[in-house]
Amino acid sequence: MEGIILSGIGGFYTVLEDSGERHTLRAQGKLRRQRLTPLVGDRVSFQPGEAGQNGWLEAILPRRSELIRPPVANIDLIGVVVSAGTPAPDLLLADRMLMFARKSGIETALIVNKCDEDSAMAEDIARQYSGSGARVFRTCAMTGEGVDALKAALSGRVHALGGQSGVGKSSLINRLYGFARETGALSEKIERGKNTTRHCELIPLPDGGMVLDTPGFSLLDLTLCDPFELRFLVPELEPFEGQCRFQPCAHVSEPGCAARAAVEEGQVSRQRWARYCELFEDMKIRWRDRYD
Ligand SMILES: Nc1nc2c(ncn2[C@@H]2O[C@H](COP(=O)(O)OP(=O)(O)OP(=O)(O)O)[C@@H](O)[C@H]2O)c(=O)[nH]1
Ligand SMILES: [Mg+2]
Ligand SMILES: [Zn+2]
Repeated sequence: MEGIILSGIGGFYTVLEDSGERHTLRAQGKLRRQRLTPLVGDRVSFQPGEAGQNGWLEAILPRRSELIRPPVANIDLIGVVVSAGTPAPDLLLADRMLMFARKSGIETALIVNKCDEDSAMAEDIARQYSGSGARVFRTCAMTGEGVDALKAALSGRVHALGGQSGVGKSSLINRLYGFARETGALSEKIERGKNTTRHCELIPLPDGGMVLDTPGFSLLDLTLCDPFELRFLVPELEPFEGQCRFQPCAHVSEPGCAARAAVEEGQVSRQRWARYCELFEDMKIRWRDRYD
């Protein structure tokens, strides 16, 4: 039998069979010996259990995509949520997540939530990301504003919402799908220093898609790579490939750089470019020290 892993807690996996039935499974020793860790989102083949016993997960089918944090497979689309208010948007984190998703072959959307708090800020963020390759949505999970357009874009897809704790991921999911997921007041989060949502869980939707509720993935970090590869993860920089005086050009501080000229002329968002430079410099150091 085949199905998809919805959640995995303490070595027990909940698998949704194609017929709609749910099964509780453990991973066969064979998988553990091969060091194959089943992930939420994996399509698996399994032997169902009998009479209230757990069944056995036998094989993991090939993955379309794979993330380490959050640990999840086969996501089609990641919505990076930022807030136009509190918590103050961490756009460096948002950019890192967008790059990470792009590198993993996952489509992206940027969701500017809490538009009710500061609409000028929401507009500014939307403008910064207009060339980023991520579709931009402006929402308010409180009133439902902008949520229909987002819902249409997510329909039928396996998707996840990521972003800092407190930006309103669970609130958005509740608003999008009429769920009652636990949300938390910001002051409480700061006091507890904890995320309200603690496990990754894939939730099947009536339209055939699935949504992943995750603890805020603020830990998500770009995996180590040659800093010169980062420019390929920033769509705004693509038109300038091969157009600069030096080859390859990282589009950071090289003389005769066509991308920087475009920034000066206002064709490319200066903030997006500046954050790219920051991530480039970070990666340069990590790359240089990679054998330490
Ligand atoms: N003003 C305003 N508040 C919102 C909006 N969306 C969510 N909130 C509030 O923001 C707080 C945090 O919302 P959550 O949905 O728990 O945030 P989260 O991103 O799921 O947080 P974690 O689970 O900790 O990662 C709650 O008090 C929500 O009521 C919005 O659009 N506008
Ligand atoms: Mg949450
Ligand atoms: Zn350049």
